[in-house]
Amino acid sequence: MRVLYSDDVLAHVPRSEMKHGGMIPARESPARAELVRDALAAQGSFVFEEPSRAVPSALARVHDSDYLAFLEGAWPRWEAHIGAGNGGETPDAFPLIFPVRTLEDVRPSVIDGELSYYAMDTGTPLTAGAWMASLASVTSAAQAATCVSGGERAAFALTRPPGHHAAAGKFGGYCFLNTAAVAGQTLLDSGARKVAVLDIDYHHGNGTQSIFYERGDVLVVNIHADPDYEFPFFLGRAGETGRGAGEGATLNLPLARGTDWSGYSAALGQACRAIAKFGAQALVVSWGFDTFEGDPLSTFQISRDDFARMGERIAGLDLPTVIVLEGGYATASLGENVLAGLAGFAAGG
Ligand code: OKP
Ligand code: ZN
Repeated sequence: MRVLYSDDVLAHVPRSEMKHGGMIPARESPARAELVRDALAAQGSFVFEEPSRAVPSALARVHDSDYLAFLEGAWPRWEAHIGAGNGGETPDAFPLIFPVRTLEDVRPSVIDGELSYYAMDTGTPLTAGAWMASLASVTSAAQAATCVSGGERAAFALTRPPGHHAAAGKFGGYCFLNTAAVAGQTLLDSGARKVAVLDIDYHHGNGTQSIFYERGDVLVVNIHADPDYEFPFFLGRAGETGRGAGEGATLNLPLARGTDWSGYSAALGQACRAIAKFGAQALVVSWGFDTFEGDPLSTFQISRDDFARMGERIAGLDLPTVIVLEGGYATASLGENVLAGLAGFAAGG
């Protein structure tokens, strides 16, 4: 299997994130990508390819132009705003206020205001390398899609930060650019009439869902921790089924706390049946490994062997498949978990 990977994904180095009112080391770290890269490279059956630096054309079809311009220029503006007198080190950028429903929907032009306009949460540090790493990730995702459109059975985009929480014009949940959506749009632009996205990260992929919510050419299926108890809280319920031309092209399968393979496997079966029925020509898998029993963010009880079973089941759909890496924060186990999942897929056909 081909692996699209660039060292540019290591450029995003968030320092810390908030937990219970204090700061802890950021969980979404460059080490995640390095460990996955090293585990796959040691195995020998993966063909690494560095994506070209050309910005994928699908990016502007997935994200708003004002949002892309903001993200590209945010760091230098933040640095200038913080200015000298901070001991040389510019701290990561965070929003100050959210434009909630009691406020006006205006777009400020100062950096603090814009961070607040475009952020979804306080958990996503914007760093000096956030744009570079995110751009490398969507480029890898698009190029994985191009490989698959060109006839390869599957390709893996080794991306970080993750992408599935990023909406057309919002960042959050560690995500800035939506890698799965860019992969899906690239598949459509390369000739697929219909594409399915299967999101198996522990968290609901609110960004991917919202990007395709009114479209009938992309089925978005999510298996995730119920937003009644888990982030992102405000999207991912079973009653959300799409709108307009997209009615019926969104499927949410929220699961209870502590779900193990028996519960997960039933949901995966339902997801696969929906995907088969939809009649897509290609599949994008948003694969988060934070469903793992040892993951610090998860309540699910999914084992390494279960990841192999998941891969096998997904391969059974027999669709050209782009796999993009989403979450997974049990750093010491992440490389081996990804390897197990991809090996399971390869064994499944
Ligand atoms: C990103 B992905 C913990 C806050 C949790 C949101 C989780 C983002 C997960 N301090 N923040 O879906 O793996
Ligand atoms: Zn997640």
